[in-house]
Order: sequence, then C-alpha cells, then structure tokens
Amino acid sequence: MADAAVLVDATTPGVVRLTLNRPSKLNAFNQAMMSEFKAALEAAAGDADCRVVVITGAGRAFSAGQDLADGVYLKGGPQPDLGLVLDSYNPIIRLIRTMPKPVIAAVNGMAAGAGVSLALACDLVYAARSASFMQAFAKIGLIPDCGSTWFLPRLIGDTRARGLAMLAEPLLADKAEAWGLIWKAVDDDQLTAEVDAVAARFAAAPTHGLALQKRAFDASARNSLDAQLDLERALQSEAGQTPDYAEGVGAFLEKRAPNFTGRKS
Ligand code: LHQ
Repeated sequence: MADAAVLVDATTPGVVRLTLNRPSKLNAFNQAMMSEFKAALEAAAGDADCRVVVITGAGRAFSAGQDLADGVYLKGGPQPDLGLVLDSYNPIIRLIRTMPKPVIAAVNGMAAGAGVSLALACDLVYAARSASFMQAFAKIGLIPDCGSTWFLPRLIGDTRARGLAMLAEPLLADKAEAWGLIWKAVDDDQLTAEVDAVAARFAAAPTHGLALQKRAFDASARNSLDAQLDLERALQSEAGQTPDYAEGVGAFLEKRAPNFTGRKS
C-alpha cells in the first residue's frame, strides 16, 4: 500500500524491513503510524520465518518522534495526560527489547525525541553519516521518554546523557559512534547496502542463540555478577540444546559452513 504509514517489505527471505512512511512530517508518529508500526512489529515477532527486523525511515529523516500536531496539545485547553500517550509507545519499546530475534535500526537521517529512543531500543544501530540524534524533549519542556533515560546513561554515561538531554543539541552520527551510542556510522550511499548485508547474515544466523543473548544483556543492567553468572548458566544450558549449537560445532569440526535453522528445537 503506497499510502501506508509503515511499509512492510518481506521480499528477502528471513528479513522484515519496516519503513516509517510519513516523510513530509519527518516520520513523526501519529496514531495511525503508531498502530500500523505496532501491528507490523507484532507480526514480525511472531513469525518464525522472520529472523531479523530492520527499521528505517522514508525520505530525509528517520523519525522526529511524537507528532506534536496529533492530540498531544490543545491550544488554550486543558493539556492531555502524556502518560496516556506513552501507554501506546511503551509496549513497542518492550516488544523490540524482548523480540526473540535481532532488530536493526538503519537511521537514514535526523532522529529526534521518541525517534531516538526507538533507534536506541534496537540491538544494532547503523546510521548514515549525515544523520543526527537529538533529544528534543527539553525544547518543549518534557523529559526523554520511551526508554531514553535508561538507554542513554548505560550507553554513553551519565555526563553525556545529561548534556544531550538538557541541551537538546543534535549529535552527529560519527560522534554518536565514537561515544558508543550507536554501533556504526556509514557513508550515506552505503547505508542500505551495509544494513542489507548484516540482515542477510542474521537471516542465516542461529536466531534462538541471539534471542538468548538479548535476554542476557537486558538482564545484566539490573543483575549482580553473581545473579548474572547464574542466568548465563541457565541460558547457556538452553543454547546448548538447540539444533544450531550441534550444527555449529559439527560444521566447525567438519571444516564446512554451518546451515543454521534459527529454531529453538
Ligand atoms: C513535525 C514534527 C513533529 C509534527 C517535524 N510533529 N510535525 C512526546 C509527547 C507525548 C508522549 C510521547 O512521547 C513524546 C516523545 C517525543 O517524541 S517529544 C519530541 C517530539 N519531537 C520534537 O520535538 C521534534 C520536532 N521537530 C523538530 O524540531 C524539527 O522538525 C527537526 C529538528 C526534527 C527537523 O527540522 P527541519 O529539518 O528544519 O524540518 P522542519 O521542522 O521544517 O520539519 C519538516 C516538516 O515536518 C514540517 O511540516 P510542514 O508541514 O510545516 O512542512 C514540520 O512541522 C514536520 N515535523 N517534526 N515531531
């Protein structure tokens, strides 16, 4: 559907590519885009044939965050409860973090507000060198949301987190990479090819093992080393029972390329 707010491309086996598609509004999230995006993510999460999800934006931006013209401000009237608006966003952030497969953000241009949080929720963030990340919230009297106050200090430390959030200045992709906010900045004309290559790699990866890695990394943020060692033990037990573990070791010993199914059992 050409006028869909989210384009879903599943033509490459194993890969679902979601494109935020309101380019004239810099892919700001209105309610329609929000519900289409959530439905597409849920479908990808539950589809065993989908082994990696790529999220990107149409046009010159990744996403400018919440559509500020869509019900979050009433001129002269009582202001709506933004907590209720976040009830739509938070399940999306949780879904990306818990989805049992890698999710890649291909940040093609400006990301602002919740658009940054969305990218940071992904497992790997690739960004075009011309892209930038702006915690725009302070400009309108809000706090970073959709996980940004959790992601930022963990990824770049408290000093840089507060500076980015309170000054609301754009951070260019190269610096974002140098700070560890994102995995990689790439030349603009290489972004699609580079992300497609990584996605193809994940489409043939031991997917359940990667899902267990996501669980381990997320849990590490709240665990002691002791608790994390116990969790690793439990998750490694599970990983060791997958057909992909047997295939991986077998292929190594037989000096051939592995053929992973991605399945749990
Ligand atoms: C937009 C938007 C936009 C609507 C560009 N909304 N139209 C908040 C509240 C509630 C709960 C949930 O959580 C949140 C989280 C948030 O995300 S709050 C933060 C929301 N985002 C922002 O504050 C960013 C606002 N946008 C900007 O500051 C600029 O547009 C940036 C710096 C991103 C880009 O600037 P320019 O390159 O100069 O583009 P532009 O401003 O001319 O925008 C192009 C069009 O997109 C324009 O529409 P128009 O019809 O006039 O051509 C903008 O109005 C529209 N647009 N962001 N968030």
